[in-house]
Amino acid sequence: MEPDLPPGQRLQRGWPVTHYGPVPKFRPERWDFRVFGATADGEKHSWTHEEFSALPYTTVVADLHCVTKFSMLGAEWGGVLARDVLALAPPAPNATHVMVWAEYGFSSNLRMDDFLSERTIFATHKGGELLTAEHGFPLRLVVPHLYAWKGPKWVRGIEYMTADRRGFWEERGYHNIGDPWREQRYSYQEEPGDGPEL
Ligand SMILES: Nc1nc2c(c(=O)[nH]1)N[C@H]1C(S)=C(S)[C@@H](COP(=O)(O)O)O[C@H]1N2
Ligand SMILES: [Mo]
Repeated sequence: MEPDLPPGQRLQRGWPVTHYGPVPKFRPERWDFRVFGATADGEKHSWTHEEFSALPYTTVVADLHCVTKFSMLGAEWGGVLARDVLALAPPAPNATHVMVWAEYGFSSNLRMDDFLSERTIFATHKGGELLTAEHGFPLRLVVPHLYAWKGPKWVRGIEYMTADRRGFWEERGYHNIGDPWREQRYSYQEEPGDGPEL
């Protein structure tokens, strides 16, 4: 068994492309990043692509674990830390969860602590180069400590929530939390308190 791999995962050579639906076309003039829902000031916030690109740049080295059992190790992601986004557009004190929204209505829900992990990053780059369209250009979320579906490609915004709600895959049979080290793959494995009723 590979020492770095969570239980049940195997190492994948290369970097496959995995997602549901078509790859969206990027139109810079129409693109924005929105922060809405339970914000501290009750207002919606948004950044144009130019504004978002000017936010502080950080890199994080992270593995990617797909719930279909393959893992890619050691990619260097560059972009804006989720906690830096949150500091610029903070949530209300009673916000407990974040819904991450992507093109075509794809979404994934995270607990605030997972979102605020020091390694959760809105990536614009991989391996020092701009993301390719297939891997999420211009922006994708990477949550290194959770299964990869928790990191939407083609992200367009976040919604602060005062109660948990299921995202796209979490409504369709996948675990609400998705910790690969605990093999939280499917919603039938959830224990009381892991997520909202299905
Ligand atoms: N918008 C969107 N993002 C998504 C998905 C998707 O279907 N739609 N699939 C997720 C899943 S299941 C995985 S394994 C990773 C794959 O990322 P990669 O194609 O860069 O390897 O993207 C995640 N992000
Ligand atoms: Mo996946």
